[in-house]
Amino acid sequence: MKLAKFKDPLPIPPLLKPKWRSEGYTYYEVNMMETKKSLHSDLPKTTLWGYDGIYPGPTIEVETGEKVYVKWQNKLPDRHLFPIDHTVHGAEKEKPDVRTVVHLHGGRTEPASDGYPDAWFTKGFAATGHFFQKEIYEYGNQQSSRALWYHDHAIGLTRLNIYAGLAGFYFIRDSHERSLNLPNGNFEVPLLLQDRSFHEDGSLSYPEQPANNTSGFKPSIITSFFGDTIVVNGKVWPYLEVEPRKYRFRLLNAANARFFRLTLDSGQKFIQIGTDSGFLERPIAVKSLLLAPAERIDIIVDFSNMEGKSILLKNDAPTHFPIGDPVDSETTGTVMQFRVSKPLSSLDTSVIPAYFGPINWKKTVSAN
Ligand SMILES: [Cu+2]
Repeated sequence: MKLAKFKDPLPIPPLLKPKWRSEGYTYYEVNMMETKKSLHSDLPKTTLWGYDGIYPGPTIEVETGEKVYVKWQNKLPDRHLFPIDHTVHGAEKEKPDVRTVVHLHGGRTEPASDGYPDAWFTKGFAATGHFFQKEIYEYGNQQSSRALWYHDHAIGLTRLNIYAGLAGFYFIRDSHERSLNLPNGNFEVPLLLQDRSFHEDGSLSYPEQPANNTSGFKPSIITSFFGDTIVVNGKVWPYLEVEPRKYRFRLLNAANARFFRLTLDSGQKFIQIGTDSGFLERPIAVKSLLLAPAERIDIIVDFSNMEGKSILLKNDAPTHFPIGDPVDSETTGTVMQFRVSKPLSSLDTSVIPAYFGPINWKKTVSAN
């Protein structure tokens, strides 16, 4: 089905509020719940799974060195949103259909809190995988400022659980980042990029294989899933109204298999300032950005002197990457639109630093 582009404004996921915060630690509880949300104003509401019942999940912001505890709780229904393929390793028939476990991607995390695929749990921790870890995870956040993300990781189901909506941003902050005077507040915008396909009734479509004659299974496994619609922060082809000033965008590719190779149709360059592992040594101006699934990228786009213009964020990464079908510029070739339609609310005093400091590989080695 074809949906109109740039009908809905880009939503910004809210910040997750802690249950307690003290000098020594911060404690959060997050409930995974089923929810219904409009992903496009012409589409009936979509049933989704979300951390704290929202999609994408709330953004978690922590400070370098802050001790953070999170109790991730499964409060999902007993039935999965998508067909389960019981022939997939880890998703055998005797296992519960709705299993979850949370992995903080890019975090340097102690093993017992790392969200191993076999450490899954069900509603109320009634059933757990043989490698069950802890009910409350601990994150030491011994990393410099950077974008991580959290997502489901259950064995045999990760692709389905993330597709259902279980993903969110996790930002580590530090004093070095604050000293740089980068665009911040309303001028720092997270962009969580995904692809989805929809049925007419608004429900998410995930391909099934034809039923196997002998087993009767309808396996949901496909080598790679590609949706025909681009969704950013949980809205289909949204637009963002911006001021004529510099913005910092924190990009995450949270698609199952799609690569994004991004350009701006204004011909402008992105100023890349960071990667999965935090800041680069120096900023670099690039025409296009390649983002593989799970990758993050930190950029600045300067909309100064662009008053009144509309700028498209385009994607030209073939499906599959790198040797696959070209994207359709009317659908998967378009990500979102920036409208430089807001008046300047204050002087833009933010800067693009010439130098961010040396990269200490020992200190910033990043995990998956
Ligand atoms: Cu991951």
